[in-house]
Amino acid sequence: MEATHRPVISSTGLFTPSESISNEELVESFNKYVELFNAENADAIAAGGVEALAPSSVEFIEKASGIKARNVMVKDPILDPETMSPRWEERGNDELSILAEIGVKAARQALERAGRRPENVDAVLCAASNMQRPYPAMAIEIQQALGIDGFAFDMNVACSSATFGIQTAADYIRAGNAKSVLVVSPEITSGHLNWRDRDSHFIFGDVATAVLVEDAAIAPPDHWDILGTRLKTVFSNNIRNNFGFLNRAHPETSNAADKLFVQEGRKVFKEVVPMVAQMIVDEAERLSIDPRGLRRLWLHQANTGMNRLIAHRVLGHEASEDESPTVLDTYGNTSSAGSIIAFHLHSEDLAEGDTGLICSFGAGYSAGTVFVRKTAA
Ligand code: CO8
Repeated sequence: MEATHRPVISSTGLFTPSESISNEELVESFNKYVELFNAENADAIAAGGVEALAPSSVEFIEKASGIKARNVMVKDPILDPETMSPRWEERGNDELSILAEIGVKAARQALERAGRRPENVDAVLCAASNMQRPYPAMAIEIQQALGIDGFAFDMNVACSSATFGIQTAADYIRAGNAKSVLVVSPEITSGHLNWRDRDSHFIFGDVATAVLVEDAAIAPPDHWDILGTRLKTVFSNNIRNNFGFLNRAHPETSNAADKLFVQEGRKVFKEVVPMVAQMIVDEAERLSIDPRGLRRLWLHQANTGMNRLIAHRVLGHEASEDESPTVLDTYGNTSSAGSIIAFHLHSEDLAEGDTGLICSFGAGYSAGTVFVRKTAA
């Protein structure tokens, strides 16, 4: 039987924090911290009890990752070698929480762009790498702030949260359980990045995105048909964060470095590239789409080398910036929001009938593909 409800992407929204840290500023502050640490621990280092810290370098960061800068909610405390962490006033329970606040900003933009009023949205999914608290759900707080009548819940699939959210929203629409679903991805990654860790201090940035997934029957004429979605997970410890409420059970290690983001970057690179490239090609075949004919790839934004390899395997040639746009140079890795930022900033020039792919990959491991086709008024 032909499906009566067809999910589409009606619009997207983006909130970008106003403060940005360049690699030069980041490395200067990190290297001051290294100098201070090594001076304070000079005796222990000389005696062999403590290992001296090595400095970071702008050249390494740009060559290894392609990242040149990242936006953050607050810059000064992160760059202060004595603090090296975000800091802001704790808000009361009757104030909008900070993660919800940026999610609401991105969501409002998506609603405006679709000409959609909040009362006509049925559900909100907050799909992000980390929630500010376990409950009440961030999604319900965002729902309330927007004035949406319906239901909302949180979901976390690390860097793949947004694509998993899009498939979930699309399934609600296919099943006839909703007509309009907001997938909101507020990513304050600066809170779970270890700014004192040379291997990863340069990776992440803060941002929020929103995707409005709707039934084609109510969507604006200018939208993106969702041709197919596919999700995949394979357990791996190569990207891990052990922060959680059960850390109270072993207070002696509750502040250890593994309670922030840690990864084996090389292994991630090697294992994830072939997995994702194969998944894209298989899914294109299932949907009878020639992957070589894809007009644009909006890939997860973790590393330019990874994206170059994946795009090459999918398209069969070295992708141009037009075919596989980069946003991580100025945004850094924004976890689940990365591929959505790329789609938001680099999709308006596509013509009716053009087919593209939104694709995420990251911790879990997790990966998601959303094939879309432009429909014009
Ligand atoms: N400055 C100078 N040198 C450095 C630095 C630095 N900052 N860091 C490392 N080096 C040195 C190392 O010591 C090493 O030296 P040697 O060769 O002498 O041993 C050399 O540089 C090479 O080190 P690496 O092998 O670590 O470097 P790579 O070339 O592999 O690059 C990357 C490191 C950039 C991390 C790369 O491996 C990468 O991007 N991998 C993919 C990672 C990825 O995509 N991860 C996805 C994670 S995101 C996700 O899923 C979401 C999680 C939830 C969000 C959390 C938010 C905080």
